[in-house]
Amino acid sequence: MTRIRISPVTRLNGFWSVEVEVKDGQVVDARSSGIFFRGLELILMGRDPRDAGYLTERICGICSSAHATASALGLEDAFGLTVPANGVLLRNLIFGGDLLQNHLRHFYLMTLPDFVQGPDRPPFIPRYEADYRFTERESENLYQHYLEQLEMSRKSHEMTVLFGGKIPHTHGILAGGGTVPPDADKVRQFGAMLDQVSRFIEEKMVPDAYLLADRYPEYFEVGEGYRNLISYGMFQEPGTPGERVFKGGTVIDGQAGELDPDKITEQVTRSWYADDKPLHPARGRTIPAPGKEEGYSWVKAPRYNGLPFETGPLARLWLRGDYRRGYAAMDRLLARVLEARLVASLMKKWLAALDPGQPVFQSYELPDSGEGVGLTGAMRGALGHWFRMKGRRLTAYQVVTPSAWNLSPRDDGGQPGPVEKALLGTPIADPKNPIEIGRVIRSYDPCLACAAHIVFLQGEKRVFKI
Ligand code: NFE
Ligand code: MG
Repeated sequence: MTRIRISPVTRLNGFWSVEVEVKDGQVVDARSSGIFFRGLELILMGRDPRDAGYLTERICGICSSAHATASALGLEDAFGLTVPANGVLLRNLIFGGDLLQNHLRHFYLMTLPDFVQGPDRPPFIPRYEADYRFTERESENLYQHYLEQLEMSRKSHEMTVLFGGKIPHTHGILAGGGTVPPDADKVRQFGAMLDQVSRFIEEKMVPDAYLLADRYPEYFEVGEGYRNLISYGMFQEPGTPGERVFKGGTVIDGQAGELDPDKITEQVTRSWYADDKPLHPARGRTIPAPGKEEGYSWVKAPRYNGLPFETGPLARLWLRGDYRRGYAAMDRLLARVLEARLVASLMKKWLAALDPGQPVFQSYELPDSGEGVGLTGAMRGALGHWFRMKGRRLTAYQVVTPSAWNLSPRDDGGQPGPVEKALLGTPIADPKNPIEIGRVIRSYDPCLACAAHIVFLQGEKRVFKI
């Protein structure tokens, strides 16, 4: 038995430790540990609910517009607001641009270095000695696209800035709608950049993804998870903002089902939090317990109907019927790339539908008390914000992120989290160069800043005041 610990895992946001046991060339046990504590939910207590969007955006610099969206949806739910069509379109365009930036960057910057050697200089060295299968010519091409992608992901972010003021941590998404009235000049600039990014996705990223799949076909088997998928839906329908363009739902071993948000809980038996039973996020708590013996992660364990579910582009495309080949590492990678192409084409329609001169925002009076939930799709999957307020101040706020679903530790019943499960059976050719682990775990596009939402240094005692 060989034990391999990768800590912290590189090429992702935040601090993550993955430990596996290898026997007879295969992973037989795996543990996913979020090794830093954020406590963003505690920071929100006593604040004006209208600030929740700006504060929760700080959970993460790469999916900030998703947190802004979830927070806005939660407040709109509590206050009974209906966002005007122009406001929905603006928000879809801001979030869409951010999603494109994330998906572009994940495929080229995070994923490809696990499969392509790259030039013999940093950041491509040091690297694992492994089965790099592309020809020299293909590797050079992919490296060129890697560099072009930097320009494309910058343009995607510039798009979001036109309607969102800044990125990350946009000011353009808030309860009631958007903030930047569209005009012909902004629409034209946005459209020109969107055309360039769409062309890159269509002509380079999609073919590159299929080439990758062609060279590494075993990853259509390796890294298969529970075959349970969950999505809360993504992008409001502009005319009917209660509806979603990507519908929410669940898939259990190929069977699609309706989403019932009452069945969501978080469990913390193996997480460094003090609770002893599963709690629905509307009644959830964040009580850090860093000394807890049986804990091994700062990530809680979200479960649906008591079961682990994975979330992300694969879940969303599966529910749309756009991608249903399988549930393994390569399926996740392909679904993410195909989702980028789909979102870019939807954004063209949303841009054309903007109506300069029409309102972008519904104003409202802040009520004294209330409660609400904002469920949406972040780039990495299902994102929910649940809150309560009293005396115009927040009294409870719980965030459950996609990476918490995917990277969660074992739960009350001992069931491994989705990534832990997906690692089981992964063949490791050389324990000194365990590149296969990276290929499986990065297929989820992990983000620990979100998952663990004060760094806790091992061996040092910290007292948390709450
Ligand atoms: Ni920090 Fe995030 C996204 C959220 S977590 S990246 O997408 O919510 O997975
Ligand atoms: Mg949380």
